[in-house]
Amino acid sequence: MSIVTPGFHGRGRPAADLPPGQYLTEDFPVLSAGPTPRVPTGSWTFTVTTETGREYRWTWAELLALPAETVTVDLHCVTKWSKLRTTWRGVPLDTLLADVETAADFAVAESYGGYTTNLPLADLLDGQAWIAYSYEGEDLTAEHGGPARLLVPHLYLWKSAKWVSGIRLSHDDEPGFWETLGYHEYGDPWREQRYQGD
Ligand SMILES: Nc1nc2c(c(=O)[nH]1)N[C@H]1C(S)=C(S)[C@@H](COP(=O)(O)O)O[C@H]1N2
Ligand SMILES: [Mo]
Repeated sequence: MSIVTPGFHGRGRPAADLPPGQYLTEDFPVLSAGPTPRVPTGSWTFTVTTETGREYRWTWAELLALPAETVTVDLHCVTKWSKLRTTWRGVPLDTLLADVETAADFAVAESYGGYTTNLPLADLLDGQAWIAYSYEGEDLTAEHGGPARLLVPHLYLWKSAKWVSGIRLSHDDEPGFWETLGYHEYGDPWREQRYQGD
């Protein structure tokens, strides 16, 4: 706890809570590069594919049967809005990847609809990432990525693939949808890694 009164910003939030160049928003913008896929939970699956081609797959019922966590995290979009203290429920990637045999260093998250985004495998582990299916106590809406999305809040929000269908593991870092279009391969908001070369 700080005894120093921080500088205040906007509606009374300490500016220190926000990464450089971000502003606070109270609503929850929808940012989708294409149409919203409607994926029935009855046919939904989540597949981890390793660098050797081995597949590990969960149905919706199997996902829901795994131990879940409720987390409250801040979201930072590269278009400069940040939303603080959002609450999600989902299964940590640590659980899904626990028995996966891999020597890969990188992951590509893949979505129903074709969206992809890359990140180091290490950033999906150690309590940093979830397959989230509930937002603020309600089922995750399709607009925000339901039935389930990847949630990796320590990176810019484009890394949090909506309508996630799986994670592909590989030895090489392969750029995803926005990364191919010039966005940063890692995307740390606190280092303002918006574009390639930042
Ligand atoms: N499948 C998919 N996931 C996606 C996107 C997308 O277009 N398709 N957009 C990304 C971007 S740029 C952002 S900022 C967030 C937006 O999430 P929201 O619409 O829930 O705010 O989703 C990310 N995940
Ligand atoms: Mo974004």
